[in-house]
Amino acid sequence: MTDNSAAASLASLKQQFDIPGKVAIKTAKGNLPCVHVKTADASAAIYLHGAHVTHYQPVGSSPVLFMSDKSDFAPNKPIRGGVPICFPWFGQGPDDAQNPPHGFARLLPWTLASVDEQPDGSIVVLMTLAASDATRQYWPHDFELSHRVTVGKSLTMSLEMWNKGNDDLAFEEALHTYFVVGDIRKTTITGLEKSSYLSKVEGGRYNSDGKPVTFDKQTDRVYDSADTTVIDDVKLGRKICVHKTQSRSTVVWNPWVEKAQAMPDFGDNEWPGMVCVETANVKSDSVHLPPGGRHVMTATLTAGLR
Ligand code: TA6
Repeated sequence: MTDNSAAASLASLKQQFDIPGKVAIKTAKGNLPCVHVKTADASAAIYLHGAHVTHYQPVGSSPVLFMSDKSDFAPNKPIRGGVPICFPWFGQGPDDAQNPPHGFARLLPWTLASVDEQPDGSIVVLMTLAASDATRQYWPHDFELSHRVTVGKSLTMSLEMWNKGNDDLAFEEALHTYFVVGDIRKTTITGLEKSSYLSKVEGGRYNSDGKPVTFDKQTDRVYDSADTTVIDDVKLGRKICVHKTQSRSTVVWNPWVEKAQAMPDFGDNEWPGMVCVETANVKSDSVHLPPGGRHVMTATLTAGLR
């Protein structure tokens, strides 16, 4: 896209969707268009690249979402932090042979469909991704994704998948949320005590020990859980509740030392300050949709004092 067409495109987006004092669309990092939201209750930033929420901060709280200082911001590259959308597969898919990792949805520009202010003052940003030549090169199916982000006292994300083709579709999905924590070594996660999990680090399936999740090494687990989880951050004196609907997998990840050093878009010393708690449907929890079928998965993040 030339500079002129980019400027015209931005001017058109601003004319259609800006709400003075509350919503402003600007070119941000990597000259990518970004929806900046500011309400009486919270602020947020949402890139149209991957429909990617990179910032959410309730008034009176510190930022909830972690962003790596080394993240890329470029077409066809994932943003490291915030809430990447993994679709139509997670990792390299159930057969471990799919590329790009975590699918294509986070790599492509989404369409800004609407921006609305609700009676409670929250702002709802709706973005869509329809099947195209860009998606069919990876996945030969007709679909439409929509991502509805509600910015208020909580952050609610609603990922809807519509099977627009004539065949049954199976897909994986994840809202791969990166949270800020004061120190992962002093952070626990409750709500997964009753769930078994697959560990990518140790390999194999394990039962939870009935205690909150704690962290003392690289942790990369897919829990069979539809339950609400709570991130208990002792150092920041904060608890973050992750409530979800129509999600049967919860992924918990911290890269720890070696994996952090191996990621070029992640700082070597950033691992203590983050944890991923991901709202997902992956592996045996993949979603199956008949022609015309729809599926909506939601995650609601609420930060509060311990
Ligand atoms: O969600 C955990 C995970 O699957 C890890 O295995 C790690 O690969 C992480 O996602 C990040 O993946 P990415 O492709 O964004 O580097």
